[in-house]
Amino acid sequence: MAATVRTACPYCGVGCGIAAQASGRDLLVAGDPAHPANLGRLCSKGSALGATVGLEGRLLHPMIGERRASWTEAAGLVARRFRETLARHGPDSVAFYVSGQLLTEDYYAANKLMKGFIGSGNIDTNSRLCMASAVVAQKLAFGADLVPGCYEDLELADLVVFSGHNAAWTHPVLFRRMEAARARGQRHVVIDPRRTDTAEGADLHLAIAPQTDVRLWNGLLADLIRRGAVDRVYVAEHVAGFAEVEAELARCDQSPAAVAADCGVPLADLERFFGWFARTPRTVSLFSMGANQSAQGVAKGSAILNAHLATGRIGKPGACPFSITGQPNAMGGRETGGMATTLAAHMDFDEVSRARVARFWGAPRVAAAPGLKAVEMFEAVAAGRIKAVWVMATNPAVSLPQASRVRAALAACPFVVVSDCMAETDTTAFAHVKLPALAWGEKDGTVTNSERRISRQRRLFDPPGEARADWRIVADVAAAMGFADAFSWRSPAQVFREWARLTAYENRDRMLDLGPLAALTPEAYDALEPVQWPVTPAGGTARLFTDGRFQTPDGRARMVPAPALGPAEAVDGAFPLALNTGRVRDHWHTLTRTGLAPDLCRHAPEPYVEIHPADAEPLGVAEGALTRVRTAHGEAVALARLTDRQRPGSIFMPMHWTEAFAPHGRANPLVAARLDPRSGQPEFKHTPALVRPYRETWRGFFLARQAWRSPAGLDLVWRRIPQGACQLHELAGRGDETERQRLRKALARGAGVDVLRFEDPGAGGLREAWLGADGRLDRVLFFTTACRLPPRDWLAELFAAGPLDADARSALLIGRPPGRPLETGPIVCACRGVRADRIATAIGAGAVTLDAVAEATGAGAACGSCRPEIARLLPAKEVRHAA
Ligand SMILES: Nc1nc2c(c(=O)[nH]1)N[C@H]1C(S)=C(S)[C@@H](COP(=O)(O)OP(=O)(O)OC[C@H]3O[C@@H](n4cnc5c(=O)[nH]c(N)nc54)[C@H](O)[C@@H]3O)O[C@H]1N2
Ligand SMILES: Nc1nc2c(c(=O)[nH]1)N[C@H]1C(S)=C(S)[C@@H](COP(=O)(O)OP(=O)(O)OC[C@H]3O[C@@H](n4cnc5c(=O)[nH]c(N)nc54)[C@H](O)[C@@H]3O)O[C@H]1N2
Ligand code: SF4
Ligand SMILES: [Mo]
Repeated sequence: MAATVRTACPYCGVGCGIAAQASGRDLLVAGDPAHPANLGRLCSKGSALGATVGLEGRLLHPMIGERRASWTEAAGLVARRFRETLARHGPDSVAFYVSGQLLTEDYYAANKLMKGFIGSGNIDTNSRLCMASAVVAQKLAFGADLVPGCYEDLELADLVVFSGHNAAWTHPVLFRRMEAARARGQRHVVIDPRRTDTAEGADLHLAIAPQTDVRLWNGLLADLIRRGAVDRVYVAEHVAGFAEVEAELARCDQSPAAVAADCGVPLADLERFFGWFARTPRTVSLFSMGANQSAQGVAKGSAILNAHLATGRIGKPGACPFSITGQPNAMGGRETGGMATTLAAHMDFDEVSRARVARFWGAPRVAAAPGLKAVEMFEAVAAGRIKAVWVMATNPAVSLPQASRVRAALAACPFVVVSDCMAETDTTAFAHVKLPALAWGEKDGTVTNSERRISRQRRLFDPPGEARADWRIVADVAAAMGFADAFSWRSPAQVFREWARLTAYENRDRMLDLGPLAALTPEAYDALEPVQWPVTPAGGTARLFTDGRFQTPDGRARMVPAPALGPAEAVDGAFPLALNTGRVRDHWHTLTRTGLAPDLCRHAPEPYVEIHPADAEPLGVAEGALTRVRTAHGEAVALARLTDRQRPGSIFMPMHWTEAFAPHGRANPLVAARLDPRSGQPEFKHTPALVRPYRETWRGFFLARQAWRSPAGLDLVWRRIPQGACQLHELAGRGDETERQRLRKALARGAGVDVLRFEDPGAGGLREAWLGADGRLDRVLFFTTACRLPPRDWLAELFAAGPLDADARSALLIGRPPGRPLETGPIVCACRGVRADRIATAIGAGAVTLDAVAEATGAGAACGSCRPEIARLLPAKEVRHAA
């Protein structure tokens, strides 16, 4: 193994430091003990990075249509089509849709090209789907998009409130840090309609009715005022708008009883929360997608910020409101200007800022006004107003709301460019030009995490094929468009220096300032240690507003009235359930990366819908059964998981599955595109829906060495689950024998010659296995209309084995593993591959604490992400899990 390289994790906004050793494409990762974000820890996703860096499925050459092209030709074509479109239809006929998974250098380059040289505001980022509401709330309150606190505050706090934040799954390493603080007496309150793993172990869970957060936080503020818990001195000196907010509160009944009733929580619980909040100066309120992804996302943010401003709990150790970022570089995008609503470096579109940025860039035509926000951007594509779009590092065909409409828009768009690392994503399917980007481990640059900390992502591998850094791809196209002089960087260090200079340029009042980094030598850039902006000659800044000064003209923060509204679209008789969507523990977004690691696919192998038994049972929806979920916009089919962790009346689906993994299990064709009018962020957490059983007439599975796609034209639900040595495809359908025969024929095409086949017409069963010339297993197909199917693990393992012996062959025909029990439980611990049944056995044998389970089975001993789940299996708690 080569030397250790210190880099940063490409997944969530915690921004963990990684110590990596690479040799060839092999990779060993460990947490970097010297990185302040994680101090050596990693979660299951970070730990499994080694399994995701292979070259399988990568886009390694520029492609024009189905044809491989040179970089000169591809960049030339992109430049020509953009120039022609601009010449004929003006600057607002083109757009870039970019991502919090770009590096800061990439973001800076893309923003400079669009807003400075193309002259349109039409560059927006997937952070619109993620952070936009928090950004607006922070701009309103603080005068700029500023995150006051730092991770240390999460340890210093005596009370942490998680508002729509499932930290145990989505920011696991931070959650570990807070669990440690909790062991020292910190209290946790979780505000989430679902009893998540974060809520499970908390001191208090407020399972509020969907979209009632504003009512709750306003009720809290009213209660603080009643109790005299407002910091009048702080407000008098540092805050404006208190009276307006107080007047707004007076417009409805703020008694705890009325608030508790509207939020659907027990009065005693609400009063407990109010009391704790009032009495705990060191309080941090984390807020994430349950707050932001709402048609009243800005109001949710404002209501949280109001409570902190009124109590002066900001800019102090262990006290702040804390909007946590999702993606590794969501923050970098907000800084550089990746959002259509800011120009660059926290400057807006006012004349002074435009002139300043134009001067700095030497730009001929700086955008005059904000551009279209993500959802509107794709509406403009659909309407034909945008005629050329370039998508970088995001998968909008999966992740935007009303995804079927997005697909139709992309299909109809005259010119679609996609820069991605992967050859075949749901979005690259619509690309006229595909540009191969360097992936994590190959690219080199900086990211900013949730606490404003800039870290280096460093290169571990040689660039594969012809892939290029995203900033360089942008610069190549810019040069081909005739802007070579302004895009002549030769290294990411050069881009970074220019970016740092811009933050300091004519900067009298902007807190976003990286000035001292503007002169970094290439060596110093390579060696850059994690540092929090604002960067001063003395170093980074952990906490903002410590002196009570904000970035507003008078230096005061603003409290902003936040009237409470209901969901954008109420449930009704036709669609009586509220569909909520979000994340699972071990998957990342659209599966292009975590879907490569079989270990990360075991915890939630296929799409599911969580539903309360009281809702499910009258509808005939049973645990583990395939279930239709329908909204006004589309339909999906997913496995039902009956659980009282779900509020009656609400259902939950993960967002992750795609055309390539589970064409019927995609959540976003169902999700409405209801937007917050101020932030443009969609209400991903609430779409009226209905469920009913799918009622398949047969089930089956298909194992093969390669991934297959569902054949067209069959009434069939298809899910692919990657295994160590093969791909498992779960199948179920409503078609008849003829349809099954058609499917069988499609799946048998080109298979090995040696066929083992057993038909059981009575049970509607078929078992068939194809062996290659070397006697090794090639494909396996099982169907049944009546019986249970055998476990798949044993068959999947046979693909890793050598030529099959007689025992294995007859076991295949009998359809059951030799001498093994018929069912194995779901994986709980992804790091150590420990299943629920083994944990149950250990508990039965006397291991009744988390540590004892860890000792007996290994589960929970590595990254710890599964500890809340193990805790649920311990005695005195009800155990409920899907098979
Ligand atoms: N494992 C994993 N981790 C990730 C990611 C991933 O894909 N996988 N993605 C990263 C990204 S980009 C992001 S943005 C973050 C997101 O991190 P989180 O925000 O923690 O994740 P979500 O699951 O989207 O939503 C959080 C919670 O909001 C709740 N919620 C729904 N409606 C409401 C409501 O009306 N009020 C309140 N208070 N809560 C509500 C949901 O039930 C859900 O539990 O995760 C990051 N980390
Ligand atoms: N229903 C529902 N939908 C949601 C959400 C939800 O909670 N519910 N959450 C929303 C949120 S918060 C987010 S952040 C989005 C995320 O949604 P997306 O951004 O669409 O999801 P990813 O899978 O992260 O897509 C990243 C793409 O970029 C590619 N890629 C990775 N690294 C690089 C790189 O360095 N360069 C280039 N050029 N390409 C790269 C990957 O292969 C992949 O195709 O989803 C949103 N959609
Ligand atoms: S918590 Fe996990 S996913 Fe997030 S940065 Fe750390 S290791 Fe990566
Ligand atoms: Mo996100």
